[in-house]
Amino acid sequence: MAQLERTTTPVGERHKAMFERDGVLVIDAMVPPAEVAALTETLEPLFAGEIEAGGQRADFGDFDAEPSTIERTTQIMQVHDFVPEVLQTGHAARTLAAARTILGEDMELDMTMVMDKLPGTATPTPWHQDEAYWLPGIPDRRSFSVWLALDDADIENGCMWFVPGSHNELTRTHDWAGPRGQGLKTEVADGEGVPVVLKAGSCTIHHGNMLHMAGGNVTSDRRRRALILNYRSGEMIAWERARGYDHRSENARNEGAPETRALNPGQRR
Ligand SMILES: O=C(O)CCC(=O)C(=O)O
Repeated sequence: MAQLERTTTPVGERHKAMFERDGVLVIDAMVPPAEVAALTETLEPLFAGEIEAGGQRADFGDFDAEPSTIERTTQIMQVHDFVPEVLQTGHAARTLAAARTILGEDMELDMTMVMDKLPGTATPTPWHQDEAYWLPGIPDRRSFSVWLALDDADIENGCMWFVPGSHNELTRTHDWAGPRGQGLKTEVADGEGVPVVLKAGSCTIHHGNMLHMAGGNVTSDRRRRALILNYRSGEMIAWERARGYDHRSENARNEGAPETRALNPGQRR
């Protein structure tokens, strides 16, 4: 199976061509173990429901006709509203600097999110491009999405998969993944995607038009938690907010035809 090239910190000028070519960087040991442990401990009350996230917490994997009785893929949007400490970390500072190095000095934080796949939930995050969730017609599509593994992530517990170079392709047509779930899905042929196995503290960084998915967690005893920080230009964040789009859950509910949500369908970046 094809593999994506892997790299190490610090993120610098040498990574620009790699991000441009593949649309994704795979960075080993991005965050030191002690910082991963501290971050995970800080986030745990949120995962456990001891910190109330209201409507920003949803089961992203509730895709079947009958409502799920368990939370299959926990998704919590704009995490820093509930756990502001996530932005006071070395990781937040380093990833902002990385975004500015790779995409420009105007990069700012647009969105934070956590995803948790509990053992045995066996529910993949479908293939999609993040742009399909975002506002159509945004003038500047530069974006930088950092997916940090808080647990070791592999094929069994639901690591991420990517289609290298797909950020340069047309944005595919997406459909709702289920009757209530907030997920969108698109078609990817067998063999197009490559898995990225990560140790806790390692990360992937992908462009908004990159095709990606995550497997279901079929283990009996290993969680798969991830913290996602997304950056785009300050001007485009203001553009989104002026149109009422702030990456909160209510921006992505299963209402209306999915094509009304798709950004630039059929356009190259
Ligand atoms: O963690 C997952 O299951 C999916 C995350 C994802 O799609 C993303 O970060 O864009």
